[in-house]
Amino acid sequence: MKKTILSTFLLVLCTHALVFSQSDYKPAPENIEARQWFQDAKFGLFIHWGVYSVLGDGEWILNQRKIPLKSYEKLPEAFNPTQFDAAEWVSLAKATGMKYITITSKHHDGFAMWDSKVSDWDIVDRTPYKKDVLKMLSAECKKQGIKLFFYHSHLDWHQPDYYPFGATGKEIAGRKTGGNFNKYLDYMDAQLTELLTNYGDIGGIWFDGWWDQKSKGTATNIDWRLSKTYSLIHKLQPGCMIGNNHHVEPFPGEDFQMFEKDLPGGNSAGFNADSKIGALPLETCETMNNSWGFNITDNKYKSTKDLIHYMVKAAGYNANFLLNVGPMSNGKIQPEFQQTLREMGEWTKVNGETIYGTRGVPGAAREWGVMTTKGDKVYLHILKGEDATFIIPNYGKKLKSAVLFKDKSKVKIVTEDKEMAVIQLSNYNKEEIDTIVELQF
Ligand code: FHN
Repeated sequence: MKKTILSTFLLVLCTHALVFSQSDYKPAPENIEARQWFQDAKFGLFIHWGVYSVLGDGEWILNQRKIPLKSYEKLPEAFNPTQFDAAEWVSLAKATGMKYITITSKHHDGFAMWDSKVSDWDIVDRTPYKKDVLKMLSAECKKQGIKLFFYHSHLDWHQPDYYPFGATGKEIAGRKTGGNFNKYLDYMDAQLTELLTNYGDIGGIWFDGWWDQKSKGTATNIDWRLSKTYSLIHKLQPGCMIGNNHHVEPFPGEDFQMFEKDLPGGNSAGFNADSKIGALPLETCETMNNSWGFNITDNKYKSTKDLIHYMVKAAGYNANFLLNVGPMSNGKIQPEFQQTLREMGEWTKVNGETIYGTRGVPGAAREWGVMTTKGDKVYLHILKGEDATFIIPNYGKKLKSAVLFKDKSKVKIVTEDKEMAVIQLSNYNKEEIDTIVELQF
């Protein structure tokens, strides 16, 4: 087999893989294929939407405002997203250059955004809207060739058998005590079965909330029965990728690893103290302002340039970028988000080739930017700095050519040895967002 940059890099990675405890889980061929697709896809839309959107103060409002459960149970009556248009959301994601959507099927308030038969705490039984938005979205995703993933909260502040309480939600008045945690997990598995048997092929399940019962490191106060739940999911849909936002190293049965508000290995957001980069496909998730759920007062919008840089860096660190919106309770995605996403789409339309289907070269992240690689091509993404000369690793391969990606104009190869090549960019117009140099080995 012809040794490419990528195969050399993967060899390094595989030796590392054995360290982590994935030993007895054997992903099905469909799952391996799904992982490949996932790593090629690179860019997805995260959607935090629920009855909490009515109050416009984020998805944690039940806990943050210590709203008595009885009062919170009035909220669904005010949730009537008559302007929800699944085609509009999916088209926006496509126009941005996103290949998949991950939507909250159930967040920590336990409210089901689909027509659940194991609970009436759901959008069909409790809201005047009475329609299954996940059904509408899954049909539209299928129609437009976008994969659909479900975010699903382990933590549930509403379900009476979620007992003993964990680290959060203790001051929510009216929560039942004395429940049976295994009955809660049976309920959760029953709802996951609904999600994996009524909405077509699901790309993956994005678990969150495991940390509510965390005691120390990877230990928890209760047994989350992860392997039982994971085996159930893989039995129902072998190609469904499981990820769990537990902020520790991957557990057996998981198929991808996410990093919240950080590039893999980073801990600027403080979530990843106990986390280590495993050998699974990676994903970084981030907000467009500072909120996941809709928040009327949060106008701390990240610029289009910063978000494109974040996506490119994530690709350089061999990770996907899952960018979040928190739609309003009327079903609309606010205009500020729409504009930024469309502007990102203008960039991916022109430069997507240097991101989609590539793999990162984590060790090669530099002050000025990152590298992505595909076959015998390497793309330098020069995101900042005034440097004109760049020293890049060549992994022992001869550098055949160097050009600017935008117009294929030649870039000078100054010198080269067994390990490094030096290239020089002269009187070139630095790109506002990302100056891309395409190297052919
Ligand atoms: O508590 C959640 C939060 O609401 C949001 O869903 C994020 C998304 O990554 N995860 C948790 C915080 O770590």
